[in-house]
Amino acid sequence: SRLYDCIVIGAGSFGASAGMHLAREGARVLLLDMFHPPHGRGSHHGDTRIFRTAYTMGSAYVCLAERARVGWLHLEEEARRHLGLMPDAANRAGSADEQPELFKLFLPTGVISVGDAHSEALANKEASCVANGVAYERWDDRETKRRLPALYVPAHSEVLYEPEGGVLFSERIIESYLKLAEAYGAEWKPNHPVQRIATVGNAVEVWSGNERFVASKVLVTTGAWLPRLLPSLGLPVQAERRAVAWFEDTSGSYSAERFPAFIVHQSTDSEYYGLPSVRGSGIKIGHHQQGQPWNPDEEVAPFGSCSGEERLLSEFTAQSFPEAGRCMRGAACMYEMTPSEHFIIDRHPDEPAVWFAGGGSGHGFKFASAIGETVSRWMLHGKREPELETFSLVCTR
Ligand code: PYC
Repeated sequence: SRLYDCIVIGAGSFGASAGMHLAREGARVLLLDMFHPPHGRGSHHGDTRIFRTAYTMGSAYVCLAERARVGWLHLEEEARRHLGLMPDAANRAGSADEQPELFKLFLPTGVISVGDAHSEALANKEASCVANGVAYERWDDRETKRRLPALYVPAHSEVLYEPEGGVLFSERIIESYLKLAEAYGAEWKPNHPVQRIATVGNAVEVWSGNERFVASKVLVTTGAWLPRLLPSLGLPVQAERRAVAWFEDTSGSYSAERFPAFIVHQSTDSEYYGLPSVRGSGIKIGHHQQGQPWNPDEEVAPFGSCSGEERLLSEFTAQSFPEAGRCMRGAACMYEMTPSEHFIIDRHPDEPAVWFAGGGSGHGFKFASAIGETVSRWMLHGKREPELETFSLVCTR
């Protein structure tokens, strides 16, 4: 069998990015996935994700987010240059010059975090902005009303606005990474579930059915399935199902041209989040904590099948977005949760040719460009960059 420099197992958010970066650096890369990304069985579907920087989980997240922002802008440019047309159906209608707004992977809409006057989450985010030099504004309820008249916030609410935040088009990004990886020479094999990896001498064998692939280095980025391929590590990653829904933007007030992405902090364990309507998609709403533990081998139960989930999102939407209309559609996706919501990114302590990255915990997508870049450098050049130390096995236990 052919010897690869690197095999990436799992071509979702972190893996597709890493595969592209490894191939761009000239490595002979094989990308494997048990499905055909983008797909609805992992943690990247539902069209869009929030991009923001004011993290309160440590400055490593802020550094990584700033690096990721540059990565997203660069990816958009690279995809335009190398792929010509962006790969989604809407974009096939015309060239980038004719319809430049259709060729976005990152739409800088800004992001607001909403809390009450004593919100610890907002105070911590502000402290993070000050400490790390992140651009932000604070609005009181009157200023919020003036800036976003179609948003209802209770009296004495406070807002932290990050002008550099925005919307990432997650599925289109995965497609772009995979196409670019192939353009840089990577082999891409979807529908190849991997059952086993084994270090043999200086190489790593990867088994998918009867096929054996061999590489000098392997990266495991299988999301909710991460513990399965690395059983000796006892990684604390648990799959959880989450529901999201899109509500009609009847007045146009919630369109991405005039409305930001948002997180509403109700308490430490209750946050709604959402994204503005993009080209008539409707305003997307989810609840970060409400969901169910899930077996990743079972297809995620469709939106509406878990009791009360549509009502939860509809009631919040009716109250906070009074100009929004009916629920247009819903989706269910999978979080790959760690107990602390910290990512786990490391080199295997007993198998030095094996790396892994996961535990996105429902907030990881925004970092995928930077995680792919930094992990690929670590694999190729042997040096872990300081941003990644926070996510090591010892730190996350
Ligand atoms: O950006 O942290 C985030 C987030 C939480 C839930 C969805 N996005």
